[in-house]
Amino acid sequence: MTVSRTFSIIKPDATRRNLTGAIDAMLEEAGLRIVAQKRLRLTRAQAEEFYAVHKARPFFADLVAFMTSGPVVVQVLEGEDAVARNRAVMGATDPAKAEPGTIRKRFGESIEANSVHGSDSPETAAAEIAFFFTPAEITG
Ligand code: 3AN
Repeated sequence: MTVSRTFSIIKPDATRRNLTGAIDAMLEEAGLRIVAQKRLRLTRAQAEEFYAVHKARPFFADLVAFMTSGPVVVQVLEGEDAVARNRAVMGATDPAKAEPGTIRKRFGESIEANSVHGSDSPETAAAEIAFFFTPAEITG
């Protein structure tokens, strides 16, 4: 059994609709433990740095505007194969293509306002966790 960690964001479309608890419950039911969580408003600089990998994409400016449009909840999730487990419960990027029973199928509004972010590899997870949390803020 390999317990690992991943990083998650509950996005502004979801906090606006008061869905933090509903999404947390789906994460927990999927076997993930929320070992750190805080609500904050991303600055433009933070959003641009966090999504730097998408800088050249046509949707970059919109994505930054959306991610700074309201509060987000940043989280560290722990569980067996946490990255893959979280990606499975999140569902496909486009909510219209997401599997039934996933967070994005249930709550996503569009490919941009798709309710949650989740790291796509253990390496990305480590970098994204360190971007928002100090080790002392994470309690397993
Ligand atoms: P995922 O979040 O499923 O890993 P990525 O990493 O390809 O997807 O995209 C990062 C974020 O950029 C997505 N969560 C979504 O909000 C936004 N995004 C991706 N593709 C598009 C697109 N074609 N149009 C608008 N926003 C997009």
